[in-house]
Amino acid sequence: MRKVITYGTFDLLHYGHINLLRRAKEQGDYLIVALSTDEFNWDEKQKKCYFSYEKRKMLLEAIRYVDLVIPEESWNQKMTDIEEFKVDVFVMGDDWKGQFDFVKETGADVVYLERTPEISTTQIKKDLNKR
Ligand code: C2G
Repeated sequence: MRKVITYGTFDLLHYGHINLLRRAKEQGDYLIVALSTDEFNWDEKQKKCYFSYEKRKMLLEAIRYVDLVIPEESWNQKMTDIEEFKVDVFVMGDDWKGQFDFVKETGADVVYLERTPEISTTQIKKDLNKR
């Protein structure tokens, strides 16, 4: 079984996220999503999520491409996650291109997938504020 992992906040789930998850799953046959906790988002990304971790987790678990959701609590857990879950492919959107190449040291492939243009959680919030 070829296992894939990807990381993110996935707040206000939208079609850009789904495009990423679908293509991530295409890289193997089992997809793990490491979902940023509320604390990690606030402390490390200065992101205040609209949906709590539990609600974002429930939404992700309802997606056909997603096989397992685990918490992302630190920037430094990627290497241990890959070892622990015996991951073969690490996937991120290409806004992160080059940022996680060190993960190759685990022997996992590193794949950056093109972001879906025009859509982002930030854009959704901005557009809604204009109404
Ligand atoms: N994404 C995408 N297209 C968009 C928006 C997002 O492909 N229009 C991808 C991002 O590139 C990322 C994933 O969807 O791979 C999740 O995006 P975010 O929730 O914004 O995640 P981010 O804040 O980038 O967190 O340790 C890594 C971080 O947790 C990544």
